[in-house]
Amino acid sequence: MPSDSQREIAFAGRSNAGKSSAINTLANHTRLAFVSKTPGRTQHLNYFTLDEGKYFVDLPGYGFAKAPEEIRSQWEGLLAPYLRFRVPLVGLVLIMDSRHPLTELDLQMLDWFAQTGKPIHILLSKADKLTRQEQALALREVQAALARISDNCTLQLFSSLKKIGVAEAETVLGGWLDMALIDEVAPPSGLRTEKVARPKNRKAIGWSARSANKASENKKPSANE
Ligand SMILES: Nc1nc2c(ncn2[C@@H]2O[C@H](COP(=O)(O)OP(=O)(O)OP(=O)(O)O)[C@@H](O)[C@H]2O)c(=O)[nH]1
Ligand SMILES: [Mg+2]
Repeated sequence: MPSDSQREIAFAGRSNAGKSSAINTLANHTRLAFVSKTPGRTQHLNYFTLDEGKYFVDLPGYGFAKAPEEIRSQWEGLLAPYLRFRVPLVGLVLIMDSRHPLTELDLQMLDWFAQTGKPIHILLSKADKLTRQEQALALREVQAALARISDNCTLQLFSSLKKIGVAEAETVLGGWLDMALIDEVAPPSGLRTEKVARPKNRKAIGWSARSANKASENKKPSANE
């Protein structure tokens, strides 16, 4: 784990829910986090630098058929202490497939992380797979369930594929990271494209993301992962 971390946000959720894709989308950097078709691909804590001392952390997905002992040892050895005690961790993004939200393990994660007192932002992912009506229904139903569980939890629809909810998520996460967003102003037509002036010490999240741990498995999957 980087020792210079001032603020970091962890992305958790079921295997295959779309965590790595969401990180890619929000960091505006395709294939930064390895996106797989095989559930259970992200195996460790993968750090992605957004700016000096500001990170997204991709966590291994839960719920994919692993041996119970394996899950228990990973949880007790790495994930639980990380989520409970990591000081720079400012909040959790919980990704839930909008077609199958609030599984038993999602509820456990919500319940467990809520005890840290840190905020949770839920992305109902793959919203492109739902009609508008289904999206509204999913949002309403999960909202109602959450109201009974936690008062430190927000939620929204999200799609990495169709870029649904990206600005909304950036606003929340930018706030947690203390990073301001920049409106992407289109240059007047006919003029040369120039960099839009950015206020001093204010960075957009997602512009300069790069991998912090190049040596890890972000680069290429190996056959035995
Ligand atoms: N239709 C659609 N598919 C998506 C979206 N986001 C991710 N996917 C697909 O869902 C699959 C899993 O995505 P990942 O981002 O690797 O999921 P993950 O949660 O990181 O998975 P693990 O690392 O295994 O826990 C991939 O096939 C993605 O292409 C989305 O917004 N819409
Ligand atoms: Mg992943």
